[in-house]
Amino acid sequence: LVATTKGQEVLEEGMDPVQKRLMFEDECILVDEKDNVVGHDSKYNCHLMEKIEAENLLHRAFSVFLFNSKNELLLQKRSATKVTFPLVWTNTCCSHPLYRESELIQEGNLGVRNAAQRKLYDELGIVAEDAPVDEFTCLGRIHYKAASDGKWGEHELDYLLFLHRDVKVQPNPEEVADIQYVNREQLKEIIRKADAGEDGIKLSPWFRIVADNFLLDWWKRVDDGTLAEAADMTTIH
Ligand code: DMA
Ligand code: MN
Repeated sequence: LVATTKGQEVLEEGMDPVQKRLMFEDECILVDEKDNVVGHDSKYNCHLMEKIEAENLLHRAFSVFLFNSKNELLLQKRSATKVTFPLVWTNTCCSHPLYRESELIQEGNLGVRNAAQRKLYDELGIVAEDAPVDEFTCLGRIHYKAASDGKWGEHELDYLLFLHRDVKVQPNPEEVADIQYVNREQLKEIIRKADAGEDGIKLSPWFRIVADNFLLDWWKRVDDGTLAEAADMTTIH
């Protein structure tokens, strides 16, 4: 126990200063299992597994899947400095709508779309003109819990947003270690390697949930232009 406590202190002291600042500046939206807003808490508290378990903390999040005009999906590898899930490959951009007026707007999920626009710029340098809020398709919501390293983890109500557009990308190294556009075959190969533990490739748990359950059907709809018909914002998976 003593060793663990000490280890945690070391981990916290060693936290990247930019990520540490966001841990206390970002105020996440707390929701119940039906996605009703019930309060707010720091990003730090919302990602402490002990707090999540003790207080049943669940927060709102979003995951953006960006496809270019060749219908390839943009993946990002999270930077080594991320507190949760460093160096894992995941969908284009993930974060949290914050407890502020513009990101709490429920109508048409505008709050979440505003947050997505903000973070596409912060993480990938994609300017707002390249990510207009009314061009995101909100496809659905998933509720999941996943442990990361040490004391950190996720417990989220995650909105899945698709954007189909060619954009200029300029990754922020504080957030992103690498990016790549993939077609379905290339993604299949990445998933195979992650499963086999080859080339040190790891995938985020939330991306894996989407890849295993929804992505292929929705990707087909990106191809044939029927994406909007797949949207289901009543179910929480
Ligand atoms: C949180 O992503 C959201 C999901 C869906 C895991 P994140 O850890 O990348 O958040 P942030 O970019 O705000 O650190
Ligand atoms: Mn989170």
